[in-house]
Amino acid sequence: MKKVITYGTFDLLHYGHIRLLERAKALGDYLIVGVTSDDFDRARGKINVQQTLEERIAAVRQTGLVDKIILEEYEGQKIDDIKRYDVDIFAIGSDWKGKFDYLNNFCEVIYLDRTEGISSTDLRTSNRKMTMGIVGDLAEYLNKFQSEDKYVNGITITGICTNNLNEMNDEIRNLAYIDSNYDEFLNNVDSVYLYTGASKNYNYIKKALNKGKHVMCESPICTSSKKCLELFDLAKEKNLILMDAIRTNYSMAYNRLLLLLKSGKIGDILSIDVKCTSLLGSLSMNSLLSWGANALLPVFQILGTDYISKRMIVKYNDKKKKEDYFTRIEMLYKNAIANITVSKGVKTENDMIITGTQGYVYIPSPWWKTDYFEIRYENSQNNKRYFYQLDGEGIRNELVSFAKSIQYNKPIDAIEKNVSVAICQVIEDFLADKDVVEIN
Ligand code: C2G
Repeated sequence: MKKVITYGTFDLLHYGHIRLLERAKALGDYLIVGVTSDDFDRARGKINVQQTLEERIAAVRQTGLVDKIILEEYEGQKIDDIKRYDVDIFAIGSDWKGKFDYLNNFCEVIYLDRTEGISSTDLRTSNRKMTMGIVGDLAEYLNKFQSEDKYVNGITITGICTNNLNEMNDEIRNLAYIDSNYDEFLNNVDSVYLYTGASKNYNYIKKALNKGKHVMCESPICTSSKKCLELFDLAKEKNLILMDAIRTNYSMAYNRLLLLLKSGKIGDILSIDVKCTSLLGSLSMNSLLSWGANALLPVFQILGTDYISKRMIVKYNDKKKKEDYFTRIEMLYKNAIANITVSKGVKTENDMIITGTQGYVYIPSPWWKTDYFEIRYENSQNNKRYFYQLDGEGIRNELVSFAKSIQYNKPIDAIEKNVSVAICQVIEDFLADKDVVEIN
């Protein structure tokens, strides 16, 4: 009996896939198909896959062409599979031509012509075709953001609204819509990404929502919890997505860490120590406004938003303007405490430590864009290191989450509304001098 093996994601199974399977099957008597696991796909940069593994497997099975389905979970697995199942032929589409020649050492390798004119990418893109405008003046940030849309099916960045076009990169200057008039600009896009600053966001968001545009906004959404809720209500009323953009939330390592903590890996959590500091001379010394949302995110997501009290110890650069150059927030919960350090005037180790009754998590600096963390125990032999892929600092994952949320008309993998509101509340208190202790 001649055994044939092939592999694929088979997202939104289409005619091209079926033709591939038919021809692979015809090469022998028994067809094995390796369907990629979600993690394996993410690790190889396929972040847009729309269907679950179960759905993809079911679709492959329903073709009636396959004798055995296996999971593809790791790099190099093909060699193991070929040996394990005594495979005679490895078949794959011609888009992979040359890439799997090394398997000739184990079986025959056949590249089958790829079917032209159809792909999962096209199907995903047409399901959620949408334009996005980016808004803000900070070139350093928007330049990074602008090129990430090419990794995301369905969203195309088509314009920019800025007063600072000179400092933007060439790609941005070539966009279709360039306008410093926000109202005009909004007429040309379906959604916006705002980097407009906590004190201005509210007006920008409100205008966009009132014009029927989806909004992704760099955190904090605004400087008042009441206004933040009002914006979420407006979005709901208009059937639009409003999403807080803190890219850490969309990184794989951070996401898996939250799940491990919830499953009790370090027992009960007693404290979180988190630091976000940077010495960026060119920007004003608004430490809490710049870093607060990022540093508060894990605290609110892990310990919840119902803290009993807090104390903000602040060293100001300019008190009248509320420019802090160092702020530490001590947050008291019923069963835990959190220590949050943010600064644009001092530099320290930007790590995060989460302390539990059975062990602790250590996330090295800069923790907010890490691709690995460690869980450490009393007996160091039990320590475990976790590694995950982080591409594009999480921006592309953030965009995928935005696109999916719009497509399904509900938040998908997004930051929880109560967390966004709680972040705004801390900023509001800081600006109102509430719970603030000043040091000189
Ligand atoms: N395919 C095709 N014609 C298309 C689209 C896809 O012949 N229009 C083939 C691909 O060449 C591949 C199979 O269908 O052989 C599955 O395609 P994908 O789901 O895109 O999976 P892919 O990323 O190619 O996975 O490690 C290798 C991977 O497992 C292959």
